[in-house]
Amino acid sequence: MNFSDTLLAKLASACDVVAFTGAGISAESGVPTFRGNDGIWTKFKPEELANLNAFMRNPELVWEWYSARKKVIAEVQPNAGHYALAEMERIFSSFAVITQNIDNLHRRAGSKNVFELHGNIERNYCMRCGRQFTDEQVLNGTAVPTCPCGGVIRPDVVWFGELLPEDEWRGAEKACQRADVLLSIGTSGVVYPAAGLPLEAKRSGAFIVEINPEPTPLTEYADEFLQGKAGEILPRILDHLKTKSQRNSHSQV
Ligand code: BV8
Ligand code: ZN
Repeated sequence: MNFSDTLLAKLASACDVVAFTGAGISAESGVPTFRGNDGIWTKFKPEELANLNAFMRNPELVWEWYSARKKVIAEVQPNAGHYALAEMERIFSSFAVITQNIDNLHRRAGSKNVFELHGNIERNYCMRCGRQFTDEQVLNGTAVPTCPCGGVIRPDVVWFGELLPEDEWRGAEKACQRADVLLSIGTSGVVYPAAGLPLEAKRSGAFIVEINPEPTPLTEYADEFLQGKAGEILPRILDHLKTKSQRNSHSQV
């Protein structure tokens, strides 16, 4: 795949870059997406599982679903797409990953500046006192783990109808308002308010690049649509950036 001169020029001159990611960037690590044909929502309905009423009605079922997902995520590794973004953080003067994913793969790949909009499946907390619990403490065979205070423990993820964590959301919005380039990677762009961020960046003047094997509702607003897999395209973009920075350092001597 060749990249347009416009894209390469935008990346060459960019100071602030944002990578906005969804489940698609983890697909090549073996984490199932939500809305693909093998997606999670084909087997379960989100309203039945990823929401507070479902949890209050049937905490055993929701915990069964999350412990199964925790096990899958504990066994997978970050892929070339995650690692490429982690390296880009060292190339641009300001680089932020804003992820809808709860799988912690960006941090495990080495990204430091990460905004987790929908929480993190490796964390759990008590709904009564807020005390945090690790997976080792909760995955101990009990169907619904409880806190010494008597409260019920839940995964630290954002369910439908729940507000996003304030600091993560505010930091993500600020990064999008400052961005020169926003890469929207592996997201179907249907879950709000997260899905509104690329347009917010565009309104503030960012050059929008979408990386996805399929078009999405964002595609018509993207300045560049790179059709393909994140694990293949992101390392190619990184190669261009590295050759450019080597050329710059040669020309400075
Ligand atoms: C809120 C965490 C407000 C839990 C998740 C009607 C209109 C607008 C909004 C709403 C509405 N009705 C309800 C709402 C609000 C709702 C919403 O947006 N619903 C949608 C479905 C219509 N949003 C909310 O409820 C949010 N909260 O709005 O609160 C509020 C206001 C006042 C008072 C109280 C509340 C909370 C939303 C968070 C929900 N939590 N997950 C868990 O994971 O268990 S959502 C879930 O979807 C995940 O977080 C996921 O990240 C997110 C988005 O999905 P994607 O990441 O995009 O994944 P998807 O499978 O869809 O797409 C994958 C893409 O990858 C595809 O395009 C595919 O082509 C591509 N791909 C595949 N392979 C590759 C690839 N790309 C690159 N490379 C590859 N190899
Ligand atoms: Zn408690």
